[in-house]
Amino acid sequence: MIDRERVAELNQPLLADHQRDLEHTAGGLERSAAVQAEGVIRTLAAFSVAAPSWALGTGGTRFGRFPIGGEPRTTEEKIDDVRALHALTGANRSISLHVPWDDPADPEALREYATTGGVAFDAMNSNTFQDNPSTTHDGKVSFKFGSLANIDPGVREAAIEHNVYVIELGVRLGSRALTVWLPDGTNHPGQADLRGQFERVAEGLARIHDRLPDGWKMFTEHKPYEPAFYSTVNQDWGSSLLLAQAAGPKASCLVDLGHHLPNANIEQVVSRLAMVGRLGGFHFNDSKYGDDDLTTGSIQPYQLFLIFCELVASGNGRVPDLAYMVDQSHNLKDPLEDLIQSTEAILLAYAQALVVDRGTLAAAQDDNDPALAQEVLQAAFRTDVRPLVAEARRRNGGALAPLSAYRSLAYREARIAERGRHTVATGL
Ligand SMILES: [Mn+2]
Repeated sequence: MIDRERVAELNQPLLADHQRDLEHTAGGLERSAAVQAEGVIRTLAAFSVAAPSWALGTGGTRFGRFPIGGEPRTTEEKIDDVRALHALTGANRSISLHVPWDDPADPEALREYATTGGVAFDAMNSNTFQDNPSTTHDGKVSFKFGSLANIDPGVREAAIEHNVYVIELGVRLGSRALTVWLPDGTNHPGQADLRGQFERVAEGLARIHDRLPDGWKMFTEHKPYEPAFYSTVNQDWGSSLLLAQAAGPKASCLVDLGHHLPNANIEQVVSRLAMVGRLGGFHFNDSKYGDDDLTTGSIQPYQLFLIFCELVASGNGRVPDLAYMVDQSHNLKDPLEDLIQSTEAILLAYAQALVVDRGTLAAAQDDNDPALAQEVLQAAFRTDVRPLVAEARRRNGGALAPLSAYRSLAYREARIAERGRHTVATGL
């Protein structure tokens, strides 16, 4: 395992340069007198983004998958990987499980294992997009033609039962939220009644909502296509909002950055959902064409910054308390290296949003001065906030240079030796 002492040793030779860089950035911020570096660092240090259990193994496409070796074989080993990730980043304090890919025989023992390692359980994810023997009663029912939208009440019942099972498992693990990702839709025009499908899903979600314990949240996640390619029931944020409203007060909308049609203004979606109190969480990734699940911040970092600007605005100077998670497919990179880079990108965008001179921006908006508004936003975006993020990470016991630390500590090599070269993590 990666421990704090070894990380601190690796930080030692970098400290002097880090201090100089930090003073330079802090000095620049203080000259503009709008933002204090210390407050930004503290706000960043309090942020955490969950790692999904299914992204600790290599991802793939329908064309193939190329495992990296040493992939986790069990949920415990996935927790070990998140623990190593957090030791380097100081910003990944929880794991999000996906049932039945993770279906612990002894949830209390798993909770104990995670707690001992300092890892908490984020939102639970239910799976009704595959026929899993435990979910579909050994093949007696099938989700081929949908789950909650299915015309067959027996199939809808099985989908509700599975979600209730996931809630109950989550209670035993100490989770506080359920993400219902719906595969429902159609592949062919005329295949199903669009309104009837939507009404059945709304009814099913309300029934699942009724089973949520106090203090729990439920998330609806929209997506315009896949696995259904003509229509999906929860196709956009408007549908997601209608479904959350129909489900009940504990339901809100989750925004996956890859689940929008090209050129959608995602920051505006964030603003709308936050305005009506139904913004529930985020799945971070980046995309060029569709739901590419590429590394967060690798394609459209300015969009990510603008999204964080909306979050900071709705949270009055810091991001609101939502469910933040990375949801990516690591097809070529070592999954942990990709998660390190994604976590860094998320924190950089957050830091950029925190250094926006919001007073001057508001004044520019009131004066109908778009040139000054752009100047303010881009000054923040172009500020080198890397030392602020590195300092927040260092204060959380993490590495100043997490990727090179990960490589120096030879974590992957050790896992290959322990778990084997040909292990394949459960998941997609
Ligand atoms: Mn997602």
